[in-house]
Amino acid sequence: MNDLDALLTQATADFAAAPTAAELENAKARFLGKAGRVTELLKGLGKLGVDEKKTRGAEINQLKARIESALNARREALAAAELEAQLEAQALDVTLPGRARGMGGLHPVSRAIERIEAIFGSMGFDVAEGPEIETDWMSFTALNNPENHPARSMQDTFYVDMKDAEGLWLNLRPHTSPMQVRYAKAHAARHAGADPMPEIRVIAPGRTYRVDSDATHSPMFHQCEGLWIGEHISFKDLKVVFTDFLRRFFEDDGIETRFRPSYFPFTEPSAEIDMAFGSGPLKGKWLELAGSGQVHPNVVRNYGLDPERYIGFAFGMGPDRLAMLRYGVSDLRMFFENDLRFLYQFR
Ligand code: 2NL
Repeated sequence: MNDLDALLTQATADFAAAPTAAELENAKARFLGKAGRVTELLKGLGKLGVDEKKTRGAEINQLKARIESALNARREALAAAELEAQLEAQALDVTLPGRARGMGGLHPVSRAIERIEAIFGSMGFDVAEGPEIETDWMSFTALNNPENHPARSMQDTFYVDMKDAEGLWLNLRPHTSPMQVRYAKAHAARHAGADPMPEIRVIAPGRTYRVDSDATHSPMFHQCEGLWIGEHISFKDLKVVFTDFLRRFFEDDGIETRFRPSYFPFTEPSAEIDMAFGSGPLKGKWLELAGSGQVHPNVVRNYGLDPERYIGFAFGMGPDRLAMLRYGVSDLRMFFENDLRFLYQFR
């Protein structure tokens, strides 16, 4: 093997030994660079005679071309290997199952309210929603609360640092009754010329606020009130409507209801509604579920209606409590802690 063949062998071996493109360029410099072995050989031509220079020059140029082609072959091999490694690293297995998108769901209290709306809706009740910040008149006066009623106190009601048109402090509504008053007033005004006025049939679900906090009371809770006013709406209608509602809400046709005399400023007479399940773990146990009564004449007057002519019933219940019973939740506060481990059970 002559010196030129040896050099080609050496260069090819060095190129093959270079593990990266950068190291390959270093190896190239050792042979083809300014001070490289091939360049040195070319410089040496000057010392030779004309004929010898011609032959030797051609041989060196041929060597140079071979080294360059060996270099290119190695460059391509390295690039191909790099691409291969990259493809390997980013390998996409199209047969893997997809990543599921987290599935949300309605809050159990929202579900309870939706059921309430659907059931009362099927009985012809409209749904009224409205302000959570209310005037003193809407929350208390219109509902026949005496001026000094304890419900008006700072101990029971959250007040807002702002006054209404009469100079009275605004409040966070302690019940959804104000919305029923708003609805009834608007209804009475809209049908002022009608004789008789079409019946008022409405439920008012939503957030309500009271200064109260323990395992069964949250400062923010939900209420759903119902109101049915007409010329001949009686307690009998209340009992039928409410019992039917409970049986459908809990999907238990064996549910019984019981009315116990009670007192509310806005109804007279008033009654607590108790219910007992016809099946399940709570079967036969009386549970207090709602307040109700015949709307007080003063309240009917505040709707803008004649209490001598229009009469009916109202009730108030807690969707939180209904949701607890329906879904078997033992502590009301769980509804408002927003712990996903709890909420995901209702998806
Ligand atoms: C309870 C008591 C009740 C009402 C709410 C009502 C509303 C108007 C007029 C008359 Cl606009 N009454 N609502 C009546 C009786 C009871 O709720 O213990 N709720 C959980």
